[in-house]
Amino acid sequence: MLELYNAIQSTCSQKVRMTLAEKGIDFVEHRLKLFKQDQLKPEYLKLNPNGVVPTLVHDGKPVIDSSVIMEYLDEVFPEKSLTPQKSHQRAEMRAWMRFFEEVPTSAVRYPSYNAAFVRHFSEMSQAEFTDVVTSKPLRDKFLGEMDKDKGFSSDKIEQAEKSIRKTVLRMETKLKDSPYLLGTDISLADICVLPPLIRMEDLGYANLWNDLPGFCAWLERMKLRPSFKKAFYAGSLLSEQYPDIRDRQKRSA
Ligand SMILES: N[C@@H](CCC(=O)N[C@@H](CS)C(=O)NCC(=O)O)C(=O)O
Repeated sequence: MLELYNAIQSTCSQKVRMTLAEKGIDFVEHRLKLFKQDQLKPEYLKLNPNGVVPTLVHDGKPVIDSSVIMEYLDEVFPEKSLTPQKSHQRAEMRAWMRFFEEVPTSAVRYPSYNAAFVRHFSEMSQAEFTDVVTSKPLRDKFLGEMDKDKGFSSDKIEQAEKSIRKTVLRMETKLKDSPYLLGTDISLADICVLPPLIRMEDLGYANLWNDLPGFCAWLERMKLRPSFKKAFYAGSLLSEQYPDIRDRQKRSA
């Protein structure tokens, strides 16, 4: 029995949903509302002391951290493997994943907060906001750097854009001659980076890769996989909840 505690728009949750869909694994989904702070409720913190989504519960035991969950699922359910056979290629896949966690995954938080999430904090008093910040086991430092009315500085947004550009340029070196990052087959590495890039596209940043043909073909290929529709079901994109984001998309088109 598999249960996934996750949030519809969360990129980390989308990585796990797409892995489950690729592998054709059934699960029970629990949707948490992050701005209602469901992730900080005592019963959830018992499963995931970091107070973030996703958490997988398999036969009553929690597994936390989205990339760890992806690898766990691929190990426990080896049919339709998403990990290459050869050790060197497995290492290459994991190296991509660590790079994606460190560079694009952390970068997308800044434009996401500025375009969508900051509005949830602007009606709070500074004291209320400080309480929210200090209640976050993992993200207190990150959120504490944000101005509750204006969001993150333009410097942070520029750095985030540079990180995404660095990511797509590195991906292009592989994707110019191969359909997926590890060759002819999709792997956990492709799935790991897709949600942050879909987020950037949704926020109107496709200009960061429009000149990269291998990358653009990969993005379309990933979107055509049946697992994409299953993982990114209605409501998964920020622009669906915050329609003003579409103006930025139009400006950058
Ligand atoms: N390293 C963790 C990070 C998870 C994470 O940051 N989740 C975000 C959503 S994508 C979250 O739950 N944020 C809630 C909050 O900031 O309070 C993972 O990959 O699972």
